[in-house]
Amino acid sequence: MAVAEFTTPLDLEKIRADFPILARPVHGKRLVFLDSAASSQKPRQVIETLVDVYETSYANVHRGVYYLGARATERYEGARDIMTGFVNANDRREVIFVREATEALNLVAYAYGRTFVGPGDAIVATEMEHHSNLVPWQFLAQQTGATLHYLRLTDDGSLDPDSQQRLAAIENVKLVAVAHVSNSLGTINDIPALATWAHERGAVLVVDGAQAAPHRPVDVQALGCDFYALSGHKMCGPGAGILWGRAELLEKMPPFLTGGEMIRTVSLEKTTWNDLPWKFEAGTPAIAESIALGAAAQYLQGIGMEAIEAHEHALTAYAYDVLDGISGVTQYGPKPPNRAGILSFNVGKVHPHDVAQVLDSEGIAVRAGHHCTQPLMRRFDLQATTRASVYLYNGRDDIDALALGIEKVKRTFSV
Ligand code: 7TS
Repeated sequence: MAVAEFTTPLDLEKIRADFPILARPVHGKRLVFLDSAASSQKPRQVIETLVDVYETSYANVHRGVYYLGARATERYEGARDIMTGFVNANDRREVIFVREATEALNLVAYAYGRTFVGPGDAIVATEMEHHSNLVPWQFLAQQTGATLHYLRLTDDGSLDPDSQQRLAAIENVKLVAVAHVSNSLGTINDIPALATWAHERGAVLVVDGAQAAPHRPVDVQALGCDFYALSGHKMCGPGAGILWGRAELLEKMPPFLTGGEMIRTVSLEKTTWNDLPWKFEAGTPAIAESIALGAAAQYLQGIGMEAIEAHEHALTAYAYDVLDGISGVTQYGPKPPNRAGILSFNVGKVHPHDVAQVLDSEGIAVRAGHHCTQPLMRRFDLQATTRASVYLYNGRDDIDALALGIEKVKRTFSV
């Protein structure tokens, strides 16, 4: 069988030199890191930004009249400007710093959901969602008396147009929630089409961009969605993320968390809220982490999001063909080119934890399990899969190492 040719616009050697951890051997072997979907590694530029903030610019933000307070605030708000550009928002007030995608989605579920979704209303999610974009909606439905419906999947792990057709008859849909890219199957959803579908029903579209924003250009205006959540730690950054939301919706929403920072005035009887975006940033934020998230976004932009996408696209096509050529390996999800850099598979009937352990002995890091998508696993009658996910620092050598590792798994378990 022909294997897709791999060519990349990236200078892989130069990129790898930016990531100190890649020089660290594991079990005496070269580290082959194929678990960036769980969390990515960090380039020196991001690590140095964190150190630099603490060494030169650290104080709490939005309060100190002294030099360091002003410097920290300037850098923190500067990171917001970078993230505004990163998702192409047209207004920096629409970019809220959060811990990660989970917090961003819960912010929408609490502040928007508990205000604008009520008994008799409907919420639509999909069967492929990460628990972070499923449990908040289930809980919201339970607490408000709304009903929750799911867009189902075809056998190749794409959204089923027939199920969309069936759900078209549901009335009072207030919110549609969908992943931009599936973390278990690599399915890429057509967000502009889903935005149109949601808006035709008078609903808002919430997009979980955790697996998309690190890997492809994101333009929230072109996507046409209403909320977009991303995690910085999956895009070369530390523990900070953003929620982007349309200003007119954020203005209408009550706060999520309350306390310091998010207020304008407080008396013993009454509190008025701060302006956007600070209305949604109660308490002391993750200052250095948010600044370093800005550095991560600039690092990725410096390489080019289109180039990163093209690199992963080519590497995924190559990897899919390589895995397809190994007898006993079953892959799940759409065939390339319609998939992102996530390869989910099983080796015979070997438990994915055993697969991952044998691979680990070769220095190869992959994830094994249900990937926080239990309903998706049930849909495909699976307990778990082994998942290899690629990023800008992976190359053909990593995929070739994975293939050799899988051959070792087969020998070990007589597949
Ligand atoms: N949404 C998707 C699509 C994800 O893949 C993840 C994390 C989350 C939300 C939650 O991200 P967090 O940063 O808030 O935790 N996904 C994975 C994964 O696939 N393996 O480990 C974490």
